[in-house]
Amino acid sequence: MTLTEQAPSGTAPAPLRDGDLTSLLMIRHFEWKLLDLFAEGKLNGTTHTCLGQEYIPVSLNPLLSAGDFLFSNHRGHGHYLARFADPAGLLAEITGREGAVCGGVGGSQHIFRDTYLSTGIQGESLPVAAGAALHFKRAGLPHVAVVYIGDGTWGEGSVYEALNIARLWELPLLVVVENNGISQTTPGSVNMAGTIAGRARAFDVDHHRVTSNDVRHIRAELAPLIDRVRHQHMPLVVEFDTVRLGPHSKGDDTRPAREIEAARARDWYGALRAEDPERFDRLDQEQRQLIAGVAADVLARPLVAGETA
Ligand SMILES: Cc1ncc(C[n+]2csc(CCOP(=O)(O)OP(=O)(O)O)c2C)c(N)n1
Repeated sequence: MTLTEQAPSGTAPAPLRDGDLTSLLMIRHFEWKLLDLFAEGKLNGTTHTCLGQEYIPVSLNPLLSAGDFLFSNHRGHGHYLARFADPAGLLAEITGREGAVCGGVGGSQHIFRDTYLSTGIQGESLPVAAGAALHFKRAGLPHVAVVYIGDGTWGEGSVYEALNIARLWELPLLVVVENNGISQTTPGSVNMAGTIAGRARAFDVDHHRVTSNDVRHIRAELAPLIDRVRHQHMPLVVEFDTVRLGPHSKGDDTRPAREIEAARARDWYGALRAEDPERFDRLDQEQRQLIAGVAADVLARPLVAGETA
């Protein structure tokens, strides 16, 4: 079944809560800081920022419970920060310093904390998430297994194996697709036959497409759908039509300038600032300073054993 795409309602939304705006801005400044640190030669390895996509985990966060398992991917800083608001632990993990959320062995892409796991291997999480969902159902627990993937990850066979089993066994599995239209350097238009909706439909799995980037609209739209996954044990694919503002990882943005401009025009940042510039600038400045302080503090910490600067 394909669920009807719901347009955001025409009524003016209530102001975004300070906590939500703070969460969005924390993630934005964290990602900007990472790119700065790379440019300054202060970070090793690689990283994939979620610039432009921050609103997705911020929207979902209050719709999920602490017992819901969250399986993140290579572009997962926003997923982690929306859930834990822990920029120091994440930066320490990325830089291999004391206070790292999992001992500095996971880095940017491989985080484990409570019911949160991420992996840089595309598609790896889906079968594991289906297993977690099976456990929830068998144990009578009111939890959902949530897995984040990109549009390019629909090139992995494990996605289809998991969807098949999730539908057949009626598992509480929520697949969140961050469709930013590009996979590293390959546009979706040259690597995907058909649509994500069509692929979900092939397995009789519900699909819902979100075109808004407004946290308030998205929550209202998704709350009843996630409720259904949770209580009626029906898998669901939610596809966000989103934008990647930054490069795939660091300096590897091969898109023409006009495409990047078009992505920037869809950014939530300017739209939310326009609603209340005074409040926005205050919270923006707070988060800019908070992240600057976190970076100064974390980079001054000793490296965890086995790490080199
Ligand atoms: C199995 C596997 N193949 C290739 C890669 C290398 N790789 C990392 S991210 C990426 C592109 C992912 O695109 P998409 O799923 O659309 O997510 P996005 O990066 O756009 O968020 C690739 C090919 C990988 N991590 N895992």
